[in-house]
Amino acid sequence: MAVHKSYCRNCSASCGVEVEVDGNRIVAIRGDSDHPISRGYICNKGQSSRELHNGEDRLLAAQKLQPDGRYAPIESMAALEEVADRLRALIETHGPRAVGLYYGTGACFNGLSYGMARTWLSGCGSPEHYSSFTVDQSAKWICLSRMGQFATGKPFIDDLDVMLIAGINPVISHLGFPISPMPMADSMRRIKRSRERGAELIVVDPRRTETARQADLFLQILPGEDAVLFAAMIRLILDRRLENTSFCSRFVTSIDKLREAVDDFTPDLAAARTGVDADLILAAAEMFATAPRQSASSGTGTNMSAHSNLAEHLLECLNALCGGYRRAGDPMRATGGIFDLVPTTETVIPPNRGWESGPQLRSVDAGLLNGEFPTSRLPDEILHSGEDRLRALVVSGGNPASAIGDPARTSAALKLLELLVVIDPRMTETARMAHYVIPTKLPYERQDLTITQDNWFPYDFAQFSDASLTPPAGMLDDWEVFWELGRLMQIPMEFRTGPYGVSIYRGPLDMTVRPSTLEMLRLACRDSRLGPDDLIDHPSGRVVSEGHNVAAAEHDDGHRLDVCPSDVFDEIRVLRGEVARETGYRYRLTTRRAVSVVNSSFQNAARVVARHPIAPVFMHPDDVANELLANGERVEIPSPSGCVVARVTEDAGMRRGVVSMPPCWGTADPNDGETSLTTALVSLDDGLEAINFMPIQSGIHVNVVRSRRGAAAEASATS
Ligand SMILES: Nc1nc2c(c(=O)[nH]1)N[C@H]1C(S)=C(S)[C@@H](COP(=O)(O)OP(=O)(O)OC[C@H]3O[C@@H](n4cnc5c(=O)[nH]c(N)nc54)[C@H](O)[C@@H]3O)O[C@H]1N2
Ligand SMILES: Nc1nc2c(c(=O)[nH]1)N[C@H]1C(S)=C(S)[C@@H](COP(=O)(O)OP(=O)(O)OC[C@H]3O[C@@H](n4cnc5c(=O)[nH]c(N)nc54)[C@H](O)[C@@H]3O)O[C@H]1N2
Ligand code: SF4
Ligand SMILES: [Mo]
Repeated sequence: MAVHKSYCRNCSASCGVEVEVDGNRIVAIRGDSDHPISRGYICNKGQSSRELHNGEDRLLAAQKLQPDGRYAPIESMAALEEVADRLRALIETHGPRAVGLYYGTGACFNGLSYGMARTWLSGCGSPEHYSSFTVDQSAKWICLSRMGQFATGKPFIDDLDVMLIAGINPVISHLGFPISPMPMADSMRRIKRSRERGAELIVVDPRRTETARQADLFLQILPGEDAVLFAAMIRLILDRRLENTSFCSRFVTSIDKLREAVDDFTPDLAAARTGVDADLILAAAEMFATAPRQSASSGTGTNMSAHSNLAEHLLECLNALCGGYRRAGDPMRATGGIFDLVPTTETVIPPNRGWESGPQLRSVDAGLLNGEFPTSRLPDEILHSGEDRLRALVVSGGNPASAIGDPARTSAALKLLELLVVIDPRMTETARMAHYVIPTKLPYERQDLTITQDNWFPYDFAQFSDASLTPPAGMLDDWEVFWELGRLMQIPMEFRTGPYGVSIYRGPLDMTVRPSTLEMLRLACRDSRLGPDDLIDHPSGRVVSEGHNVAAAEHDDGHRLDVCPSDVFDEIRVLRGEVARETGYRYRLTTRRAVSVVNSSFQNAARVVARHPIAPVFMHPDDVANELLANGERVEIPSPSGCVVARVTEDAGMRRGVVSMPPCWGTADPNDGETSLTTALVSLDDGLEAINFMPIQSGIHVNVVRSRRGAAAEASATS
């Protein structure tokens, strides 16, 4: 038996862990109480790594699709040679845009992989970069590209008096800083501690979530109405002159236009549309705006429902009006342990509408967002009839077959690809359509460094992890797959690395001999504050400094947060004019994260299947009774776009008329009438946002009806 310190790679919290190993098996994964951030915390989904490392649901060898439709094992390097030949041939015949990359959430926390994947794609000369983020919270990218961004970012929970959070449930999802002031690791304890010192929490969510139970004000909103709520709050704040005038006059522009745009969003109108009492809306606006230090933020709920870009923009206007950012004199807390990149001087990074110039998609007028094309358009880019269509896709750490709406169209597109390569430790729904599947080393089998998540810790912190287990023979690391593809294709490999969304140039790679992971980590951190060698003797990670304070700018550079550019003004007016239509659907289906799984990962784990043979649908007990259903009953859930099955799970925290389900659950086979995959309910044609083409993935119109199969089974049991 041996115990190794490491960190969990199942979500962005990156909690410190102790992995107890017997031979080459994991006996236990425990929270590391010496870890300065997670301090011994570990969650259910972090524990799920044990069974995966011990072989449950894991691929031990690369797979190649055979002419009879079955898969046969193949050496990873032999597979990559074949893949490289085909990619080169496709580029030669059809040009570089025939080849694309889909980068999912799974490999994000492999420190070298994300940079190496982008290095490979740009070596191919292709801009065809897709990722899960454009079907996640890309409203945040749209917001900062239209409004601009306050450079120092949002404060951490410990430095705030009032936090407003909408459509996010950090206690379960661990989504948090710096997207929101919420702590990622050990959220519940930290939220409680903040409340004990007097901080107040406003939660906007259709469900009384685990986080909402800690709220001082809970606004149980109808899904898809966040934009209306924030418009009304803005109107109240401006009417009562509660904005932070010194912040506004120095850093904000277009306030008069914003005032005009939201003018008729009265509390009564907002109450009627959002389902939240007018008094509560007023109380929330007052609590937020009158606090000495406040900040508002959102998660997937707000970013996946109707009007997501506008909702995010108006939420951020609350911060712009009240100064909800790290301001002069405030503790900065973190600038990134390794790369030290977050600015510490007050200024505005001006709006840049990146999508208006540069390469465009073929199937629709859409440009790049932060260097990525909108993923909801990926199927149409493959199904396009043009010569220059997308013909080959490399999927790394993602499961687009389950993540993109309209599974019939998405899987038809994926199957039409001339080459689909999936890099994933598991035989995912996407892998089942692939020509090659390349499994890679699991987290506790590789050396790794907190590169991707460098600026997501609330302190300047970094951690290096050594391997605790020996990987199966021939298993490559994720970054090695892209390095080998680059070598075999003989393309230029100009190495880029850095935290998520940032690209730091490290020069051309020497492709003669593959370096070790440690050598690559050293190269990634060259000229940085910390590198692997500074961390090897700190097995629980290292906090470098907590000393920064935000500085005031020496001169005014003229940059301002634009709270009401003309397209936003128009969107607000359209929102105002919208009238509810009778749809024939009685419920709104919202999305919610499930405790023991990460999207499509770990659903097949025995302990998950034992609890949830099919996905749960959470419903208010009165709605269950009203539909003459019973807790535990199997139901069908049709939307205008498709139908899924689920098992009724009573949840008194749901709003009446709203049900919720975890995403990415079940098969992506469009002929499987038994799947729980909520993307089957998502349209890729109706209700898409402008610019990022974000589909409506939450607040979907549905009905909940007794399952015909369930009824038939019952009838035969009683006859
Ligand atoms: N209707 C609806 N649709 C949604 C959502 C929703 O709420 N509702 N949510 C959206 C969101 S937020 C997301 S993020 C996407 C999901 O987006 P994806 O990232 O495409 O899907 P995941 O299921 O998270 O797939 C992650 C994969 O990474 C693999 N993996 C884990 N670790 C590693 C590793 O170290 N290396 C490699 N190579 N692979 C690894 C896992 O086995 C898994 O197959 O779905 C989106 N789609
Ligand atoms: N346990 C677990 N953790 C995860 C994941 C997982 O699958 N399981 N996935 C990871 C990924 S990829 C992501 S992106 C993050 C997501 O992290 P979060 O954004 O925190 O996701 P959820 O926990 O689903 O919280 C979304 C909340 O939005 C609410 N909501 C839905 N529709 C609306 C709406 O229209 N308006 C408002 N105001 N609220 C709404 C839902 O009720 C829910 O409480 O979680 C990550 N962490
Ligand atoms: S919150 Fe859970 S899944 Fe995320 S890093 Fe920590 S233990 Fe892992
Ligand atoms: Mo996500």
